[in-house]
Amino acid sequence: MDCYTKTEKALMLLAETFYEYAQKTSDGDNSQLDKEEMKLLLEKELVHFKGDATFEQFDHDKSGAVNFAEFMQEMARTGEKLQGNVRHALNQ
Ligand SMILES: [Ca+2]
Repeated sequence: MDCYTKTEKALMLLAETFYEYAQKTSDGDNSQLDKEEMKLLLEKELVHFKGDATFEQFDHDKSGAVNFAEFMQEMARTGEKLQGNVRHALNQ
């Protein structure tokens, strides 16, 4: 992965994390996160950023599973919340 920029690596890591957790349970669907997989991902990967995030918040279409697009929309929202802190840190 050394040829990729840090931004490209960040995007690839998000996708990698999503699919890693999408296959955690034996629900037969490795392309989406079920409720248990989403809970695990929040607890283990978004320890400091999860806030009061819920499965329902991620499952935009109320399908009972979180697909990659839904996951990335919430990651974008999380990034928006963090940007003030990041800009402050960069300016110090
Ligand atoms: Ca969904």
